[in-house]
Amino acid sequence: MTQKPVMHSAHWGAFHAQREGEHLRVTPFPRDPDPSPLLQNFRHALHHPARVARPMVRRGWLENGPGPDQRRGADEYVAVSWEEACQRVAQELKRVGDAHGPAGIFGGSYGWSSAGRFHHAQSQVHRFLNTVMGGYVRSVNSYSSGAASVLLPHIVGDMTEIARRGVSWEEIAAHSDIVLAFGGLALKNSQVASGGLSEHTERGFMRQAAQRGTRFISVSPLKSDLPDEAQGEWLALRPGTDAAFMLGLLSVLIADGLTDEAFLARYCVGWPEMVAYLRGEEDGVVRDARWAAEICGISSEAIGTFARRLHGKRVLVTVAHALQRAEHGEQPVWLGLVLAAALGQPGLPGGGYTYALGALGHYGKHHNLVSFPALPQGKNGIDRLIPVARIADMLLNPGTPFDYNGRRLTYPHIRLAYWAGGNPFHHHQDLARLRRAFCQLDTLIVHESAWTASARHADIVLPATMTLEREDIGGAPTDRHLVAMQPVAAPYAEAKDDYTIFSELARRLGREEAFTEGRDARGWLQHHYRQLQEKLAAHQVTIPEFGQFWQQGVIELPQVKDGGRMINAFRADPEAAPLPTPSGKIEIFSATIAGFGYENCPGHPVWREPQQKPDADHPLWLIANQPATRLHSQLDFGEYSLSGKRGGREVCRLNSQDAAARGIADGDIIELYNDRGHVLAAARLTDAIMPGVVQLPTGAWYDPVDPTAARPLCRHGNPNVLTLDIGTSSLTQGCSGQITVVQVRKFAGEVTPVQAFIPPQ
Ligand code: PGD
Repeated sequence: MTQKPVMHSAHWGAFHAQREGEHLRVTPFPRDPDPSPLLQNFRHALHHPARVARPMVRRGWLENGPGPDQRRGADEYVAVSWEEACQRVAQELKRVGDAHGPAGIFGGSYGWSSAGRFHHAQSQVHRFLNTVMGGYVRSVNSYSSGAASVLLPHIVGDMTEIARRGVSWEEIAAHSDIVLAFGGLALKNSQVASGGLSEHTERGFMRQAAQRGTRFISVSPLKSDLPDEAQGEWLALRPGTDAAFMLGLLSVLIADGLTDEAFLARYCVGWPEMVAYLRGEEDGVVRDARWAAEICGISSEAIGTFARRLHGKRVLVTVAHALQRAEHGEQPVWLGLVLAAALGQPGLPGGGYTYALGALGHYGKHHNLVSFPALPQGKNGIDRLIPVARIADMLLNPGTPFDYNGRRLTYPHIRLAYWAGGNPFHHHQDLARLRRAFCQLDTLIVHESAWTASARHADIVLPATMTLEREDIGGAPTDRHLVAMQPVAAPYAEAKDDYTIFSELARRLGREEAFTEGRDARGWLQHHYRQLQEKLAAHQVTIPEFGQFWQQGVIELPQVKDGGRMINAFRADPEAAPLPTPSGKIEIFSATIAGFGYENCPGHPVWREPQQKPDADHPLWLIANQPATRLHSQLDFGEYSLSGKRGGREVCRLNSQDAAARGIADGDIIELYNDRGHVLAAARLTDAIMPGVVQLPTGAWYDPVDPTAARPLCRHGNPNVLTLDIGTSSLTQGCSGQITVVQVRKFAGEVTPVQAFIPPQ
């Protein structure tokens, strides 16, 4: 049966969806100039066998009750009624709450879930735990930018200013001579923005800028990090060595007298300390181009030529999220700013420093005049937190102290973790260790629409609706379209939306009114829309009534052109418009950070040897970057995601020389391995990746042959089996999953089919 098309939205674009029997016809929003192919992942999603159909309880938990259990991830599941599932969840929450209080519950529940702002799963969990349980242990920061989001406020300003308002694509197209992009500007990343992205404009802007004469330079081990439209240059350097390269560039600029000393003196603090470090006055190590060449694999002559090219040009420096998802990831972020300052560029149109341009569709865009209201989170009764990527450390080491941003905190003893809208077995590192960590819990509760590995490790799995099965409002602060997300289908099998589940649990725990405030989902949408109307009315802007918005499917919101950026005002008058740093200036040296006394992140940017680097046993760097065919692990079973696999397995790209040295041919099934585990993938040979580097994107659902193995073998291709679970530094404790070291060989064992999309027994 074919139905009328309805409007809907995802993190990767707005679209019309129309049922064709069990499948969907997905048509991109007509005003989107460059729609994302990720939309096609929805086509067969609604009735995919990987969907969770009924509430399920892990057999070991059902039979033995809550408690640490090594069978998590390897146990059977028993279907139960909603009545029984809710009763057991409510009872367990009450038990843990009574015995341990909110400090026994982890509700960090990291994850992107879906674009709708009301059904945003993480907000639902947080509101539920605050209003019903009195609070929870929370997580701070993100897997995307854990290092940068803590560092930037110390040295220049917060993420919103430096990433979202750093520069606009219009400005680049009009003014930039050189866009120096550390980590590139891959369109696979900017096709996504949390909350929705109705217009994909990056490709057009890059084409326009290149035609005017902007030179895009991508510094990366992968050629694919810069799209063809940019007509740019590829500078291949060893993974994780950008900081050394930037120090080399600074040394050349100083030696040749090409630094903008007037800018550095007026707008920055700490340049003398930086110069002293480069000259080796602290420790006798001179960090010049020859020193840098040894580390990053680019000749000292090439470093010299490169640095001189930057002088006298309108240069925009940007550093991708990827660079800071590594040990000492703070350093390239900081040095990118120092380089832009040394060239005297911050605050000039199309010049200076912007963090993570192109890493998300939000960046380089204009902002809506007012933002769409968020679901109120209630009050968390406790102040216990972890940096988000320290979850396994927390579960494995209760009571142990750790450092974070100048604070000495202690890991709480967590008994129950509640997760909705995220897939930790996608986003976390060292998955065998993560499994051991989850085995320490008394209870893990997960709401999921599909049998991800995270659902397969849970004690109670509650089937959640997909975004396509409920109504919501999609909108992002940088998207001028607000989308009425209309349901395309009835909920799959027994699935319910997160709000309905939490409302029922709140009722059983005697806190329904506190959680729902007497509204159903439609009531909240109307309430939030009304709040938006009021915010806009204060600016004399009128938008249609809710009913008309719902019928139209989309409305346009007013935006502000980002002319009055913080950095422009600062450049105009640094005394009148100081930066929000302790000195009011760009901090090349931060007395605050120096005061924390961290060896792995001192008071000015440095090069620190990482503990992970290639050796005889693991001679190759692995880049575990974001996938091009899906958002993270979402809809990995979708049509477009599957089209990127070979024989159902994820594709690993490696240089032809490295393949030849190992007798590997294109299409072979290869095994990547290190001390943490083994991963199978299909080999693709290419010269668009530098020798010594292999690349396997994240997001293939974890599919271990033996989930309990100390060094598991994932037959599908999830690189987080191999990545190391350490914080970037004591300052930020960010995720460092972007790179690791591995060996690769042709797989000699028995090849069994991928089973990631077959539900557990
Ligand atoms: P997703 O795959 O998006 O990954 O981590 P994140 O956990 O966000 O998981 C979202 C889950 O939510 C999906 O399983 C989906 O089915 C479910 N879901 C969607 N909508 C709903 C809903 O309404 N309700 C419920 N209950 N569930 C829903 C992403 C994280 O991974 C990020 S942001 C980054 S940047 C990291 N990047 C890297 C990296 O570069 N390298 C490595 N090695 N590892 C990384 N991990 C990080």
